[in-house]
Amino acid sequence: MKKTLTTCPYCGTGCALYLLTDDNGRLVGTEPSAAHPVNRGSLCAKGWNAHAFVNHPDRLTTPLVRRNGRLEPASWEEALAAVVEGIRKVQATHGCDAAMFLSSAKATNEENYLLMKLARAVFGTNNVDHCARLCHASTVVGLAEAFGSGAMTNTVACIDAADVILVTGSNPTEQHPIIGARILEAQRRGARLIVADSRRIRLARFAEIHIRHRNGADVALVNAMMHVILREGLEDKEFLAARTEGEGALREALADWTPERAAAVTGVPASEIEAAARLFAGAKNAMIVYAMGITQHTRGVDNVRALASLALLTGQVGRPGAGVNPLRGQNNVQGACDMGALPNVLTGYQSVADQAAREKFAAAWGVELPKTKGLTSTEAMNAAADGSVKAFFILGENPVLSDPDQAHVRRALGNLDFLVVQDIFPTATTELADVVLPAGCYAEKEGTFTNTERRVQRVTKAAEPPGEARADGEILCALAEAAGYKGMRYRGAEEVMAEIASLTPLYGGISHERLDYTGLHWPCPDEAHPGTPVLHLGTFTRGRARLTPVEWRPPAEETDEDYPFLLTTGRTAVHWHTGTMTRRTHLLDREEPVPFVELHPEDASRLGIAARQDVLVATRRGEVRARALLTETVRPGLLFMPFHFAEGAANALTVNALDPEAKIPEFKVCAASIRRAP
Ligand SMILES: Nc1nc2c(c(=O)[nH]1)N[C@H]1C(S)=C(S)[C@@H](COP(=O)(O)OP(=O)(O)OC[C@H]3O[C@@H](n4cnc5c(=O)[nH]c(N)nc54)[C@H](O)[C@@H]3O)O[C@H]1N2
Ligand SMILES: Nc1nc2c(c(=O)[nH]1)N[C@H]1C(S)=C(S)[C@@H](COP(=O)(O)OP(=O)(O)OC[C@H]3O[C@@H](n4cnc5c(=O)[nH]c(N)nc54)[C@H](O)[C@@H]3O)O[C@H]1N2
Ligand code: SF4
Ligand SMILES: [Mo]
Repeated sequence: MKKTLTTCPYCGTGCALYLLTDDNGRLVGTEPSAAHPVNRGSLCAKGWNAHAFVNHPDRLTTPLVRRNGRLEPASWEEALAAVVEGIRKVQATHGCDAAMFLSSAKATNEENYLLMKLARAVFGTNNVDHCARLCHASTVVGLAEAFGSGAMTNTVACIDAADVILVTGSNPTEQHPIIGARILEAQRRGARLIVADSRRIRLARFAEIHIRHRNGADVALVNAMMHVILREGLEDKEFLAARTEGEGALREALADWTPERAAAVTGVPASEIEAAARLFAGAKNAMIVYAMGITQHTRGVDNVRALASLALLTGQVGRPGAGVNPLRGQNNVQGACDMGALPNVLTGYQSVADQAAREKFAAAWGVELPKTKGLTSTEAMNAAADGSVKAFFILGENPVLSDPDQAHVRRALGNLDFLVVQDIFPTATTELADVVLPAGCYAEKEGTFTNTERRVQRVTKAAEPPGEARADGEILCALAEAAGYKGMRYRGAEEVMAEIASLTPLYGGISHERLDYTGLHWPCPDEAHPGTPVLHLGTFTRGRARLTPVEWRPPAEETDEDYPFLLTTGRTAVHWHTGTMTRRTHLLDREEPVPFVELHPEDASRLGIAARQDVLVATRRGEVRARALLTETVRPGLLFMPFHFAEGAANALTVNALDPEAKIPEFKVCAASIRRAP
C-alpha cells in the first residue's frame, strides 16, 4: 500500500494523516502520523474515516448546466462559458457589485487566493466572503481590536503548560477531539478546569467549576468575573500599566457589575461566579479556549471583547501556557481569512481601503482594483432577497443548510438571475444552481491548509479526481482564461504560494518547500524566519492592547408564551455541518442516522414526550420534525439541535439576526416550542 502524508480535511485542529492507496490508486484507509506535534499518533473518528467519502458514487463527475429547467451534463468549455456569460450579463446591467463570490474554508490557501483574485481582478468586485462569517467573524473583529491580530494567540501545545483552563462556548472533545483530549490530559496532570456552557458537555464532568449560565448571557458573566477580580485586587497591575490602554474606562464600567447583578441575568449563583473569578485570577498560567457559544450571537463581538479583557486584566496574554484561544472550525478557515477571502481585506489582512496595498496588488495583477469594501455573505443573502445582488458564485459551501432561516435563504437564492455552485457532491444548494462545477477534494490536489494555531501545512495529492472533476484551483484559473484574463496561469499550487508570499508579509517566508513535515506558524515574514508559535510576546501586534468595556444586551429573540423554549444549535462528534461528507461515510452515519433534538427529561414528561419519539420543533420561521433525545445534557427549558440533517434542518428554525459589527448570525439563541408529532 502507498502512503501519502497530508492534512485532515475536517476540523481546524489540523492533524497530519497518511492516506493509504491500493495498487489501483484507490483510497482504502488512513493512518495518523506518529511524529506530528499536533496529533502525536492519534486521530478522531472523522480522521480515521477521512478517505471514505472520496470514492462515494454520489461524487460530481461532470459539469452540469440547466437546460429547460433541468441540470444536464455539459462539456467544461460550455460550462465555463456559461459561468462567464451569466456573471458578465448581470454585471453589465446592474454593476460589478451585483455579483457575490463565496469562497470555501474546505479549499486550500492557494484556491482561496485564486477565488478572491478572480472576484477582484477578473470580475471587479470586493464582494467575496466565506463561512468564517458564520463562525469566527466576531473573533476577527474583537481580537484584532484588542490585540491587533484576530487569530489564536497560542498553540495547541501550550495547553500542556496551562494550570487553569477556562473553556467557554466550546465543546472540544466532540468538535476538536484531539485538542479536547489534550485538555483532558492536562487536567489529569493537575490543571484545573472551568467550563462555562449551559450544556453539560463531556469536559464539564472533569471541571472543578461548571457554570451553566443562560445562553446569550456571557457578557454579564465575564463582566462580573472581572468585577470580582478588581474588587479583590487580583488584577495584574504591572501588566496593565506596561502593556494595555483603557483601564480607567473598564474599571468604571465594571463597577456596577456585581456578581449579584450578573446572577439575575445568567441564572448562576453569585458565589459560583466569585469562585470562577478567583480560580482564574489565581493561576500562574491561565488559558481561555472558546468557540461558537461565544461568537454566534448578535453581541458576538462584545462577548469576544469581554474575554480579551479578562485575559488582559490578569496578564494572561503574550506567554506560553496562556492566551485567548478561539478554536477555528473548518480545516482551512484560518487560511481562507488569511488569503483575503473577505470583503474588506486582501491577503494578510491588508485593507482594500489602503491605497498602497491596493497599488501593490494592482501592479502584480495588472488591473485596477475596487476600492470600497464588499458585502459580507450574510448581507449579500439579504441583498439577494431584496433584489440588489443578482448572481452568486459559490465555491464549497452549502448555504441552504448552513445559513440562518432557510425559508429566507431559499427565497434569496431563488430570486437570483444566476447561481453557480462548485462542489464535490450534489447538495441542497447545487439543486438550485444554473451551473454546477465538479471539484476535486482534498485528497486529489496539492496545496496548503492553515490550522487553528496558524500552522501552515501541506496537502498532498493521493488520488485522481473522479470522472471529469478538476481541482478547484484549476477550475478557477480556467474561468479566468475564459473571461479573457491572462494573469492566472500557474504551473501548480507551489507557484501560487510564491505569489501569495510575495504580496503578504505574514506569509512572506512560506513556500511549499519549507513546510516540510510539521509546517510553519505565521507570522513568518521571510525565508530565514522560523515562524511564530506564540503571538504578542513582549509587545502586542498593535503596540498596547486595548481594553474595551462592554454592556450586556439580551439576544434578538426571547422566549414567550407561544415559544417558551430556548433553542440553541450546534454540532455532534460524528457529523460535519451539512452532512455532505459524513452522511456518506457509513461508519459515521450509522452512529447518528436521523435528526434529533436534545430535551430535558422533566420537560419531556410534562409534555408527554417519550424517549426517541418524533417531535415537532417550531419557531417563528418554521417547523421541523426530529427525534427526541431525552438527556440532562441540556437544562430544563433548553433545546439543542445539530444542523447536520437536510430532512430535519435546524436552520429552518434559526433567526436571521446579525451582530452589527461582525454580521454574524445568532445561531446560538432563538425561541422555540416543542410537541409530540402526530
Ligand atoms: N464533529 C464536528 N466537528 C466540528 C464541526 C462539525 O460540524 N462536526 N464543525 C467545525 C466548525 S466549522 C466549528 S466553527 C467548530 C465549532 O465548535 P464548537 O463551538 O465547540 O461547537 P458548537 O456545538 O457549535 O458549540 C459549542 C458549545 O457552545 C455552547 N453554547 C451555546 N450557546 C452558548 C452561549 O450563549 N454561551 C456559551 N458560553 N456557550 C454556549 C453549546 O452548548 C455547545 O456546547 O467545530 C468544528 N468541528
Ligand atoms: N444552525 C447553525 N448553523 C450553522 C452553525 C451553527 O452552529 N448552527 N455554524 C456555522 C459555521 S461555524 C460554519 S463554519 C458553517 C459551515 O457552513 P458550510 O461551509 O456551508 O458547510 P459545509 O457542510 O462544511 O459545506 C462545505 C461544502 O463544501 C463541499 N466541499 C468539501 N470539500 C470540497 C473541496 O475540496 N472543493 C469544493 N469545491 N467543495 C468541497 C462540501 O461537499 C460541502 O457542500 O455553518 C454555519 N451554520
Ligand atoms: S481532530 Fe480534527 S483534524 Fe484531527 S482527525 Fe479529528 S477532525 Fe481531523
Ligand atoms: Mo465554523
